[in-house]
Parts: sequence; structure tokens; C-alpha cells
Amino acid sequence: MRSFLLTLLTTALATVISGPLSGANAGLAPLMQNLPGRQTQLLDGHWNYILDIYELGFYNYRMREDPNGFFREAKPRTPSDLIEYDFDKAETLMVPGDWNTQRTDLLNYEGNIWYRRVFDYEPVTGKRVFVYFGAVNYECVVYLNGNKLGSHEGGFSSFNFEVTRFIRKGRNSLIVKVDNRRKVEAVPTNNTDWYNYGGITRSVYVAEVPGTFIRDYFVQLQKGSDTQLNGWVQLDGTGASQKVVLEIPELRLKHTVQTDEKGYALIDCPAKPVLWTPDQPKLYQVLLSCPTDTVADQIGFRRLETSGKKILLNGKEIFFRGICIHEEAPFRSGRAWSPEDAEVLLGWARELGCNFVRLAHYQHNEHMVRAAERLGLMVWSEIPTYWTIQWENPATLQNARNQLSEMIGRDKNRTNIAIWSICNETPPSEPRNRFLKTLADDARALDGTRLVAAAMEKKTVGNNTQTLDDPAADFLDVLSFNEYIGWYDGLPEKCDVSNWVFTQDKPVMITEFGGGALQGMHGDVAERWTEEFQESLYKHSVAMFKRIEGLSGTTPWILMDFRSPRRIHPEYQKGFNRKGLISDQGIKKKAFYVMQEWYQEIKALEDQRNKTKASGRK
Ligand code: GCB
Repeated sequence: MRSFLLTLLTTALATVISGPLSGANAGLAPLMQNLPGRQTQLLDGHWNYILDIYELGFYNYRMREDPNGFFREAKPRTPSDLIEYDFDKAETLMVPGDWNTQRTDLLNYEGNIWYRRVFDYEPVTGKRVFVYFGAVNYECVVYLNGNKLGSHEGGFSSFNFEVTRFIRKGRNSLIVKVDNRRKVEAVPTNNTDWYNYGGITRSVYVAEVPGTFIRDYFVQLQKGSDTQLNGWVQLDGTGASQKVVLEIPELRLKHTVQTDEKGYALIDCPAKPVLWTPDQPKLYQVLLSCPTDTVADQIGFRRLETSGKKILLNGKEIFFRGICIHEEAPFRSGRAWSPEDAEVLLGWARELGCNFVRLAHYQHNEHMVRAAERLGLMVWSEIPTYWTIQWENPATLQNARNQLSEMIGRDKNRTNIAIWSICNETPPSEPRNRFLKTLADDARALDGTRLVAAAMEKKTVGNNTQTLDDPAADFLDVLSFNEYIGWYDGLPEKCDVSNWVFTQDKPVMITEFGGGALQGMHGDVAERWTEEFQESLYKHSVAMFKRIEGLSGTTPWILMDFRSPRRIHPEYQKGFNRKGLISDQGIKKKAFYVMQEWYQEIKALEDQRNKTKASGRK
């Protein structure tokens, strides 16, 4: 009954949050689940672009939205016609990809760029068609064949528009106005520590589905259970009241539900899956079918909960051996987006000994989350509520809520997602606490099966006593925080005298620590920017962590050096945050091996403990 009520609430909330969207989100269709499982045509490749610093393709000279904007793709009909732009003759940018690293003149560009892609399409009778964007940073307005489809705000989430009415047989033209200007009221706000890569940064697809299709579903184990599947399915289309069959062939499971007139049905059925673990990341083929549609997904199942200071995965205590990762491409820098980028980054995480990755500070591309799931890496997934958000601005709250529901909307079936994170290093105050409480409540209502957390900040009380004193900790599941003892906060030796005290009986997780080193720069342990300084900082930190009672996980900052406009030292930083354990060119620094050794040690102890427990049970 409880789960029934929860699911009802979840659906109601999902409609409230993702319903007709306010602000810069307009015209969107509810996101279709599992894009990789759909019939698609990829629109990646060369797109013509026009740089539009003054937004003259959008506004007329009275600053009104111009009905004859660039989306019309006007062409001179006679030689005397005046048309001052031409997509056909414009240069191209690769999609997906940030514009900054594709052309030196765009490296620091923050403004508007128009993209155009011409493609052929062969309509299939009875099919509905959507245009799906993996992500566009930060805001966009989208047009197909001269029709405005709508707009989207938020640089890291996926969204789609239905184009059934607008797509044509033969030549089609998709135009996207992208604006990456930073705004104080946005999420993130205008100040961050990462590069503001602009553009259509992830793949674009045309997706074809039947008239009535399985738009969305949620299939996971019921919280606290190993043997009960729980979730829902949502059809989209006419005649939505139908039978939907859930099948997991490997488990010989077949369960039929009947959708209501809104196309919605609860799923609740027994199952005995082999549980997903980092050592055995078992995924099952899951099929959902209704009379007109079938969609296949790879889904894993596991149980996750906390008990006092412990985090339990499938009932067993587990230490989250993690690492923070930005969506930054290895070797070439720029935004990462491809399956290959994901393989490299996550391969390094595995080599480090991780079973967990903190995907900072926003939702990463779907390849990343799915590859992590296959590789046995649990995920902390975050929205960019970062530093000094406008806590009292209702539009800012709405924006953050949208981004949270879009993040959960896309990735809720990925069993490796362990934690939804609602912010990073935000300063406590009444308005901020209320803002975060709303997000935490939303996250739980949308998905009650994960832990909800945030990267908070530690506090020093007295001389060397460190603690967490943040009211948000009351409504979060984990005492998770960033600390930079040894870098921003004293020298590495400060770790040796720091004591940690926590008043709440919840798991403790250190979501950032570390310091910068320029790979290849060597010197004394006391010399900042050397690999030796960073290595020593890691050694002191690890020794300190061993003394923290209830520590359940760490995610050092960060796997790889990344581009950031805040990092301007001409010799050591050169535009890069150098706290990576690996350089932007893929070379490991000394500190990598300190962390690797500690993680191997933890894993060996954990294996030993589980073995002893198992043999004790025999
Ligand atoms: C932090 C932030 C992270 C920064 C990092 C740093 O606390 O959460 O985004 O990049 O520190 O390097 O200072």
C-alpha cells in the first residue's frame, strides 16, 4: 500500500515538475526513456553555423522576436534582394562538440551561435517522430522547417520535441539557436570552476515511435527488497488504456499490467534476480511491450540503504572507493561526449581501484552512466546547484527542480546510480535550506530507491576539530562534504592533527579533497605544484581518513586536469585546474598511486571480511 501511494505521488509530482514548463522551457515533449533502445537517425556531423553576437537573427532592431529571423533561412529571390546571412555558405562545426575547442576564435566565446543541419527523412505511416538532444549548453531555441518547436534551459540534461506535424518527406532543416551566456540567476550561476563550453555538446537524434508508444518506465527493486520489482510504465498516444507486458527472459519473468485511461500502470511483481554489484555488474535484458510497441533495455537490480554509519549494498557494508570526474575529454580537452571518452575515463577509475564515481557537477552524458553500470561503478549524479545560487528567486528554484527531474527522468533505471546529489558547496541560510529541502523532497518523491545527498562543506570548531555543521544534513542521507586540508586549509601536516567529530549517526563521505600538481614538475614535498607535494598531501590525507569513524567513502578531486577560467597561473595552471591525479594528456601523477594503494587495501580487507562472514554462515 505504501509503495502504491508513493508511486501515485511520484506520478503526480512528475507531472507537476515536468508538465507544461515555465520560463525558458517551452514546447518540450515529456522525455522518452531509453533513447538507445529506440529506432533513431543520428544527426551528428557537420552543422553550418552563424556567429550572432548581437542576436540579430532572433530580435529585430526594436528588440522584439523577429518573425523573419534566421530560422526562416531566407534566400534572395532576385539579385537585388537584401539578405545578410546564408547558412549554405556558412562554415561548419562538429556536433556533438563544444564550439570553444573547435576553433581558436571561439575559445572564449560566450554568446549566441545558430546551428543548422539539413537531413533527409522518409516518413513511415502511423509513426510519431521526435527530435532528441543529448544536451545543449546552456539555452536553446529549436526550429524545424521554419516552425518554432520550443526552447530549453539547462546545459546538461536531455530533452526532446515532437515533430510529427513538421517533419517532411525529403529535405528537412533543423535550426538551433544556442546561447551559452552565464547568468547570475541561472543554475549554475555565473561563477563556477569549470569551463563554460558552449554548443550542441551531445548527440542529436530523430527518433521514430509508434502512434501509441511506451514513453517512460521505472523498473527497479522495491526499496529494501531483494525479491520484489516495483515501478511503473507510462504509454503515450491514443487508446492509451492497454495491456503492457514486462518480460525478463533470463528470469523467465512475465508480468502483465493494464494501463489506466492516462496510459499509466503500476508494476509490482516478485522476481529473484542476481543482484548487481561492482564485482559482478549483472544486467538483464528487460522487455516492455504493448500491442503497438516494444522497447528493450539492459537493467540491473540491487538493494541500497544506510544503517547508522554504514552504507549497505545488497545488505553488505561497502566502502565507496570513488573519484570525482568532470565531463572533460581525455587527451584533447573540451567536453567529453563519446563512448570512447567514457571508456577511457572510467577505465582509469577502475585502474585506480574505484567502485564509485562522482560525476561532477552536473548530469553527464548517457554513455558515461551506462558504461559505468557495465563496468561495475556506482554513480553519484549531481545537478549544478553550485556555490552562490539565487536562493530567493522562484525562477531559479524552478530551474533547479526542472534539472533535477530531467536528471532523474533520464537515469532512474540505471541501477548503478546510488546517490542523487542536489548541490555542491552552498552556504547555509534559511532561504538556501528551504531551496535544498524542496529539491531533496522532489528527489525522494521521483525516486525513493536512491540516497539523496549533497557535497556540503566541513567546519573547524576549536583548533583542530573538524565537523559538519549544516542544517541540510538533517534531511540528507549522507554526511557528505568537501575538505581541502593541506591545500586551501593549511599544509598537509594539518591532516595529522585534525580530529573529526560528527553528531549525527549517518554515513560520512568525503566528496572532495586534494591539491594541484603540474605533471612532470618535481621537487621537494614542501614545494607547491610539484607531484611530490600532491603525493605527500594524499599520504597525509589517507592517514587522516583512517582515523575517521564511520567513513563510508571518498571521492578525491579529481581524476583528470580540466580547463577552468579561474586557473590562470602562467606557469603551473595555464587555464587548467591541476588537481587531477592524471594530466589532461593522460599521464598519471604520483598521487594516483597513493590512492590506488589505499583502495586496494580497503578492497582486500572488505573481501576478507565478506569471506569470513560467508564461511561463518556455513
Ligand atoms: C571545490 C569545488 C570544485 C573545485 C575545487 C577546486 O571545492 O567543489 O568544483 O574545482 O574545489 O579545485 O578548488
